Amino acid sequence: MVHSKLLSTEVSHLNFKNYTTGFQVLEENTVKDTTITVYGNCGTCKKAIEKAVKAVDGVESASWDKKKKILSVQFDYAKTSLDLIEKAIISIGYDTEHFRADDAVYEELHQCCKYERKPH
Ligand SMILES: [Cu+2]
Repeated sequence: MVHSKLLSTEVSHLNFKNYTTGFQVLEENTVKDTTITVYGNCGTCKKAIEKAVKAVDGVESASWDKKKKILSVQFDYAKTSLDLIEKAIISIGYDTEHFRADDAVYEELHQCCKYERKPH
């Protein structure tokens, strides 16, 4: 199950695996690298965003660039999806490229973390 929006931006990794028979079998790895925009301000935001993303089962790595507002994430699409990852991010108050956090959750962020939101 692959999110159709991801197909153009994701890189598919193909691995060769050696079996004892000596044949090389082409096996598709289900780990994908992708980037999405996540809004936030500071180092506290970075820690919170990365922690929330890494807590999603199937995520292998996550790194948020506070200047560019870009999250680089590596995840196993057999176990999770970009939708689930973005929902984990909005659940702690940060808007993403495709989803918007609840206003009440956003309001609970530290003052320094209240990033400028896109208009509704
Ligand atoms: Cu912050």
